Amino acid sequence: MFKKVLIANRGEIALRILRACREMGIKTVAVHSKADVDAKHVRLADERVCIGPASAKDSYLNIPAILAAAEVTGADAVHPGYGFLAENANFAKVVEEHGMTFIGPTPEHIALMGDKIIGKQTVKALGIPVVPGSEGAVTTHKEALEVAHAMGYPVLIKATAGGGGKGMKVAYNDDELLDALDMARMEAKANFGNEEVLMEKYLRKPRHIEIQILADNYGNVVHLGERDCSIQRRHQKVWEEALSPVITPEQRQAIGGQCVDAMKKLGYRGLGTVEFLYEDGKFYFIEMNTRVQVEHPVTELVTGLDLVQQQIRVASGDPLGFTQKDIKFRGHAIECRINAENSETFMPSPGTISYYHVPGGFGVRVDSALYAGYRIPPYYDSLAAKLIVYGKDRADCMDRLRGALSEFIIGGIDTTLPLHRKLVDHPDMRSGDYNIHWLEKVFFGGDKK
Ligand code: MV4
Repeated sequence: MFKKVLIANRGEIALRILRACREMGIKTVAVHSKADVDAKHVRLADERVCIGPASAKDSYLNIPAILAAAEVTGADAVHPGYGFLAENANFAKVVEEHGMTFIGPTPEHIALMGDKIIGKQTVKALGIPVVPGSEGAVTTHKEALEVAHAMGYPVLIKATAGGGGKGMKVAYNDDELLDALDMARMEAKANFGNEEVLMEKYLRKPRHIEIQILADNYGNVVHLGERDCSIQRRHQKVWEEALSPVITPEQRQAIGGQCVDAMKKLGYRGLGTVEFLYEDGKFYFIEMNTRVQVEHPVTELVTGLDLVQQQIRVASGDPLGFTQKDIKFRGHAIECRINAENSETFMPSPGTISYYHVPGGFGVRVDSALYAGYRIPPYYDSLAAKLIVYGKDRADCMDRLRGALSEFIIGGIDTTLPLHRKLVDHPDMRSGDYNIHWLEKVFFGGDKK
């Protein structure tokens, strides 16, 4: 097992990793920018190294500075968290070249799944269902028309270098297709420096369902059920739950088994999340994430597993020590992402926390690095706290979530707490009858479902 882990991240996930290490008797090194000198995980870490000025490119993305901090403190492993360098294959490679363990998959698997086209082709060959569409990139009008006629309209054109919904265009007929193709390629060139686009059948009202995978170095792979992350605004998840209110045990076993088999064949190691769109009872692969995710706590609460500790264990060479039949799902968990943003305008609201009162009681968890007097810097993402609530079933969970939200007070800045307080009482949220467009089209947009 590692003696000292350098946490190459900040905010709530840095604190989450620190807590996992502390319980395992592993020393921690916090690296921080000048703007994060007062961050909670920096205060709690065994050692701390300032790696640069506020901007992420000069600090949390500064590979030489992070490696120097690891060398000077004698860390034997690096945990990248999520975001920043978590899915940077080169970072994983240079960490390993410096004789330390990168807590995550191999650089090859990070690179493989980081490439949209190759990732999709790989998982398709491994038996995972994918969205019907073009084999690879589409360049000419002729090709585009052939692909569209083969699968029928509507079709979606996606920039391969895009992500988070950027560079996507829907076409409902031939004329729209040709205009959309030209526009998409031009915009992709301008925005991503890469004009490559692919085509897929457009799914009109899918849900976003993701399967959590955990694998060790010895070919043992399990799935830990799914998370329903359909409540999103501008491709940012707002609300996540496990398990999904619409997936049956039989479906879970089927899709989970397909993901496990694929990851076994791939020789995958560590945590991984296989993302799907789900519509009319069918799953369609969209991408795979090779990092721990923001929403990992909902899976932890329904399985009883500490996923960050499992990640550290398998990275240090431990076998899983359990098999799929040992994985039991109990109860229901919901996570609300509370952002330091105005809940009407969504304008970021950095600033000093004047007072901070978190909810508690049975089944209430708050993952946050906030404290009274802490100043949220304006340089990074706006995630302020994750409120994660557990219940014996979904209704119990929703009731407990409602109470926890009413108790939560964050003074001195705007937050999206008011949004969550409205969501938890909305009939569609209570029923679980929503899809990826619901928040923007129905809740905000006033459309009928
Ligand atoms: C799609 C789709 C519908 N059909 N692909 C958006 C970002 C990237 N993760 C994939 N995305 C989508 N791909 C096909 N063939 C709809 C979306 C999409 C979406 C997906 C998941 C969660 C929220 C979304 C919001 C808008 C569009």
